[in-house]
Amino acid sequence: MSKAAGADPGRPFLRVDVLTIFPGIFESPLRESLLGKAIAAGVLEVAVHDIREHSDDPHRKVDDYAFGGGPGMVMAPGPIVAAAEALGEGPRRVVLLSPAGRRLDQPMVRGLAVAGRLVLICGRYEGVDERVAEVLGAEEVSIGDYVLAGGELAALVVLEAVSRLVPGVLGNEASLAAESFEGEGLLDHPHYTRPREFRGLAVPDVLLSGNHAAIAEWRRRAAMEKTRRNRPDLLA
Ligand code: 6GU
Repeated sequence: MSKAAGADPGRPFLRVDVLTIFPGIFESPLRESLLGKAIAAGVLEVAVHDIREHSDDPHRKVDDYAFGGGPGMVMAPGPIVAAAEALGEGPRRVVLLSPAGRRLDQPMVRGLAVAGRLVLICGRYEGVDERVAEVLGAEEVSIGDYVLAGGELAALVVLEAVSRLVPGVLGNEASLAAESFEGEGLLDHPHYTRPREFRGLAVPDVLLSGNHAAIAEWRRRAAMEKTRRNRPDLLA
């Protein structure tokens, strides 16, 4: 399949708008490596917007005390919704990064990768006013069962996971099918490169045998063993 199959000529496959109060966090991740290359190649477009620019407070305040009391501040709905509405109309999926969201997995990543347009909203403080998700039709997404100080690093995780699936980003589409969480739902098998012996540890002989059936069988068993050890829940 051609890299540009199905695309509007001159349009990126995926456009992502990020809403954050820390736009600087995104600078180097969007310049380097896979994301940097995809953006340079024009298959991915990312715009980072500062939520504070949509605060009507003279001190650009975006948070306030929680109704009902309790520790910590809550991000107010006004500036976030204004920032989202400033992006204009049109079909898109809106994702609110939050530890209280649905946990990200590879099927969810695959769905987001074909959305065409994404808006990623980064929460901070103790939370985001619940009405933001309702007004914007946002899906709450968490990247795992631990707590980060804010949604910025989580948004970068979503962005990188999704971008790798955008046609033309990875370069080697075959490597997608073989890895963890794709195909059979096992973890990826172990990998080796030169030297053949390192610190007294030899590369398994079968990988040097040239016997492709035997190599495939070894990799399947090794993937199974690694999955049993590290992620028994995937086999259950
Ligand atoms: Cl999306 N945000 C925060 N603050 N913590 C998290 C998370 C998101 N996902 C896992 N932990």
